[in-house]
Amino acid sequence: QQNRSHSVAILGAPFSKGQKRRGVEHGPKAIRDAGLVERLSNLDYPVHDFGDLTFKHLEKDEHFMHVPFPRTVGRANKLLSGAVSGAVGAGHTCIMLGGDHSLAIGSVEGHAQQCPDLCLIWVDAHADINTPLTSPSGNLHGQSVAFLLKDLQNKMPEVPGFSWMKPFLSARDLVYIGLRDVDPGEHIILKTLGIQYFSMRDIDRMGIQRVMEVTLDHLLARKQRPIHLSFDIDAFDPSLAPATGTPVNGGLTYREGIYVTEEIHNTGLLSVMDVVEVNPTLGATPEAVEATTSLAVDVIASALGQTREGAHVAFPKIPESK
Ligand code: EXY
Ligand code: MN
Ligand code: MN
Ligand code: MN
Repeated sequence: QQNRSHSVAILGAPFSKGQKRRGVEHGPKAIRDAGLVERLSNLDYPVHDFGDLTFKHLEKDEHFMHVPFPRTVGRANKLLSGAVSGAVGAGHTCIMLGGDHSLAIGSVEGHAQQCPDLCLIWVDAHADINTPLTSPSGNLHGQSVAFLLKDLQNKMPEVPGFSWMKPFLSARDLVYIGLRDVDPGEHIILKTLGIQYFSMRDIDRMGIQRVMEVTLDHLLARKQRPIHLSFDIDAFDPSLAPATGTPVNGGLTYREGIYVTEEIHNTGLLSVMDVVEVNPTLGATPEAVEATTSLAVDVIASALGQTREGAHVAFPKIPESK
């Protein structure tokens, strides 16, 4: 199945206040510099690069509990939500380049404004489902999913900066792939809400083919609906994606990661994709940074239909020699 009628919108979100390390705001430029637009021009979509959003760091933004920059993060996500909603409403498949993973709050929220029946596939070493009360770090990039879930509404305090949104997603509309660093408070949330997740151990046990089969069946068997893919580059093994803020050993292989995006492309239902946590200031060498950014380009191209087996668009039949 294909989605060739769709054009692609690229939206840069140079934002880093969902965590405390600098540099992840340079992700969008680094991913573009790795040749994103050129690679997508090989697929047969019109590609529109909408450039970067401009975020403000609020001067007066006290901690909420131990959560830093709550108003700055809330406001950035409100802006992003409007931009994603606009792009999807205009008929584009939207690629959001982060930035840190707190941006998924606004990205998924804006997507849901246009597609209230969306489902969410979260590819990450981390579950990003802490509430401010369970979070060990306070960082909002480890809490994004908690802001989205209706099922956690009465467990979430009112965080300043987020009064513009309400949780809208059901726990059954979410699947995780790649988990290997889950906090104790997150684990009880996953178990209590019965969230479908595939840890790296599950991938070892079942294989990535079966994991994707069960994922897509879980989300789409009852009804075909738009997919939001939130792809944290730290889902990959740090040997492949070293330039990221919270690397965890034992991650996805290149082939497992690409298989995930190929299968999602093949549904024809990909509507918004986030690619987050690429931090070009954290690679030990220029080669380490280049490996990470070109991997980001590869997963985006694959999610949009680049195949490993080759496509025959340029050659409808074998050229005759005479
Ligand atoms: N679970 C840890 C926390 O909440 O602080 C680490 C979260 C890292 C989040 C990364 C980007 O996915
Ligand atoms: Mn994440
Ligand atoms: Mn992560
Ligand atoms: Mn295709």
